[in-house]
Amino acid sequence: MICFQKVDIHSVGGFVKDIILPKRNDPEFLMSSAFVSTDRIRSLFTEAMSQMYRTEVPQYGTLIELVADVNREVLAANPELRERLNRAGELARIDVERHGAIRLGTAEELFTIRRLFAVMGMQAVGYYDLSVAGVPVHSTCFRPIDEAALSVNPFRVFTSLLRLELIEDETLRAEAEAILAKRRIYTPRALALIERHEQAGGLTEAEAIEFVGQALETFRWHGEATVSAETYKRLHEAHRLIADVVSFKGPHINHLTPRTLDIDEVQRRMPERGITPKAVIEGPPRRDCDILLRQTSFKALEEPIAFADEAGRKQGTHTARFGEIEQRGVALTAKGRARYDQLLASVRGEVQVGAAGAKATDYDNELAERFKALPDSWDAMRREGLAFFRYSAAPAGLAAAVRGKLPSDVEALIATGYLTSDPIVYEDFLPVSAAGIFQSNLGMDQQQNYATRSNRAAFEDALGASVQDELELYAELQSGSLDAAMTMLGIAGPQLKTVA
Ligand code: OOG
Ligand code: NI
Repeated sequence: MICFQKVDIHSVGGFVKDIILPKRNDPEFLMSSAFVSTDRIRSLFTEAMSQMYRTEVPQYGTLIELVADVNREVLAANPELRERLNRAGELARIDVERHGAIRLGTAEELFTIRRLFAVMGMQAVGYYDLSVAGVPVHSTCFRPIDEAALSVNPFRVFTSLLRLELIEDETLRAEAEAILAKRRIYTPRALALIERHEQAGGLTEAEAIEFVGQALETFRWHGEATVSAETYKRLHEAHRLIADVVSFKGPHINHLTPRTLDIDEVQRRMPERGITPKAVIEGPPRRDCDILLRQTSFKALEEPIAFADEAGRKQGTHTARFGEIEQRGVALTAKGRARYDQLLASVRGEVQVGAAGAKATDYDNELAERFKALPDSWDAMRREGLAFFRYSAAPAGLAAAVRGKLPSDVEALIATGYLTSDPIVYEDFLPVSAAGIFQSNLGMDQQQNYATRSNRAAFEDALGASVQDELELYAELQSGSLDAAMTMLGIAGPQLKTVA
């Protein structure tokens, strides 16, 4: 650790130092004044969060082991899948976390979190209104946008802002506001490094390591509530989520989510390892061609906490933290998404899963049955404009282009094998699924539906920026890839615009 005496990063937390530096403790690198990429900072952050969360929530470590076992088995049984993942550079980081979630209390906290995530190359994409599901928050996803960054590390954070205006009791609302106004969730050094990043345009390796250590302070668990037992009880009665956001020093990370290659199998095996899964897997059913996002979680743990008036004695308990897994498929176009939303709504209208998981099997069966209406082949989904694809010029096409002019029609080019298409992965979240994850972990597993009270303008005001439209991002990726492929094949023209 000689490098530490040479560079001025004494305020790096010992914890971060221990987990990150053994992997990259080259003194020259640490002393370099060159900026590191935002991708690098995001990767350091993901790793540090993963280590911290495993220490904080041991059951999460058990879930990670189960996911790794199942992934290993799936890969052993599917050499073709293994090869595809290997080609895409995915194999080495298959078990690395894909997302986490936090819940913020004030507009200022959201404003600053946007700046904090920007240091790691993450921007706000999408607006999710969870009030429809009886959860008083609205949310966005902070994630990398461009393809290169996503392929280095797609880690994203589902970030919710509490909507105190939805609390009916005015006295309680004022009290919650006053409690939140007093807390400071960012360390002064984190704020200074965010400013340094904004002004200088980046951070050096040493600064990046320090930044990650400081950022971790915001997301760590605090077993000491900032409120009395009596206040906690009243907040909890108003809504469990309000107690979770208002009663603590900061927005503890409430879950992390690795990627699984077989979500049904992990769900099935959770009880064998002493983990209780939520009743149903959220999202679309199992298919040959995966669409959007499937997720499931284990029930949040009941953890001991100490109230402010009890001098550090662990008197109460709080339920907030859990573990989740995800499996991603192709991003759907507006047309495909409308079909998905309508099919899902029809299933949920038909079968309501009860609090203790009653009717879960009926729900799964109905889901599988109704989704048969949606084509389950890449080709059909592409031709019908239901999903987004990345196009590329095939070697055969490039060879043919040298010999003569090619047809300009996309379908003809695909049929001749001159043009190929690959599904574009869905990088975002699903509001109905997110609501299901929230409800399960707030101990309200019963599915509920409320009237929408979305307020995107207020959210963007607090954020200090507008959220990006996820569909536009996928459409740009698709049309950009098609333009590039057509150019390589020596074809140009307005026919490109006709693809959904
Ligand atoms: C977030 C729940 C939503 C997901 O994966 O849809 C979520 C929360 O409980 O704070 O993480
Ligand atoms: Ni999640």
